[in-house]
Amino acid sequence: MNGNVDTSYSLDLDECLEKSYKGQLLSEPVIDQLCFKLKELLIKESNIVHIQSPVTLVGDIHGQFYDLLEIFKIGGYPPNINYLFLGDYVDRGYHSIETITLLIILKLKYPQRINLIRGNHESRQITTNYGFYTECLTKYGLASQVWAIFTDLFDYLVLAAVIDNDLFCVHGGLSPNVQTIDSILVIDRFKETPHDGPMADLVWSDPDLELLNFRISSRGAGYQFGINVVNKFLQVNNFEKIFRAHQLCNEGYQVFWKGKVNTVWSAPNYCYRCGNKASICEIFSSIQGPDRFRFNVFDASPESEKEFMRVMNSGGEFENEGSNPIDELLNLNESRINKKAPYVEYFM
Ligand SMILES: [Mn+2]
Repeated sequence: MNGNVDTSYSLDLDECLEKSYKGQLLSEPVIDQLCFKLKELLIKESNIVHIQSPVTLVGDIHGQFYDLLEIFKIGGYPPNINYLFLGDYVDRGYHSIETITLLIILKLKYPQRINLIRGNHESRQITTNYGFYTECLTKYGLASQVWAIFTDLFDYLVLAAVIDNDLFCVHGGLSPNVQTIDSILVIDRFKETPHDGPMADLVWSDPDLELLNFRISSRGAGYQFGINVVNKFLQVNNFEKIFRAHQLCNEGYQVFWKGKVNTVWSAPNYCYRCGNKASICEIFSSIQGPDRFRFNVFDASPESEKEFMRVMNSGGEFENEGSNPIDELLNLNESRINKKAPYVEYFM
């Protein structure tokens, strides 16, 4: 088995997992190996992964590592529970590296039980501006390649999932270029997320209760989509519902059009200051009707509360523009200075 010429030392996944659960950083060569292994696995996967319930959906985490640990405490630890993560693992929070590292190890260790969909933040361009790039340099040093290693891996993440053949899961939403899921299957996904086109729309779009059809999104990428679009997509593809993440929900989740579209948001007290709740969505097998789903709502973990206190005590939160290192890491100053579209900047 070990007789081949591969000179790389063998990875001890269990040791990596143990360290990662404790929030310890792994060495750059180990990160490199983990990402290489995962790319080998993901390159074989189709753009849409098909999975069976029971499964628990997790929305945006955004580097809130201690809240991810809280999710496992509340929802159950892998591999006892199957998880489908809907993207946006990095940026904004202080622990993007710890978060994505743990998810990579879990996917490698339990490939059938963990699935990771790409979010709009799993991109070179977005992570350069919203914290992950800075965090990589801060924690691994200016000469480090970890940001390049992670963002290369992001190009391999799948774009969508279908649960039990009737629940469509994606980070953002629908696209005028995606009438049937066949048009997702033909996308060449192994690249940086483009600015427009179907791949961009899947990670950027949002539902809008006031719309019937599509409208260009105020986010600057993707579309807002209405009920007619949703009805047609569900009917043509024989789906019952759409689950997606991507938008902050004060109550942790949001149900659109009697549950035809559902948002799962899993970053409580987003950016350690929004005061919102979070949820995971548990999908049970062999149950039909409204009891098939449960949004399990939770608040920020005590550790994340401490981060919140750090932000609050860091002084002059809104006055000292440009002088707060934490805000610089989060890149929030920029969003406050740029008053043109504060909502879009802050919540993307
Ligand atoms: Mn997003």
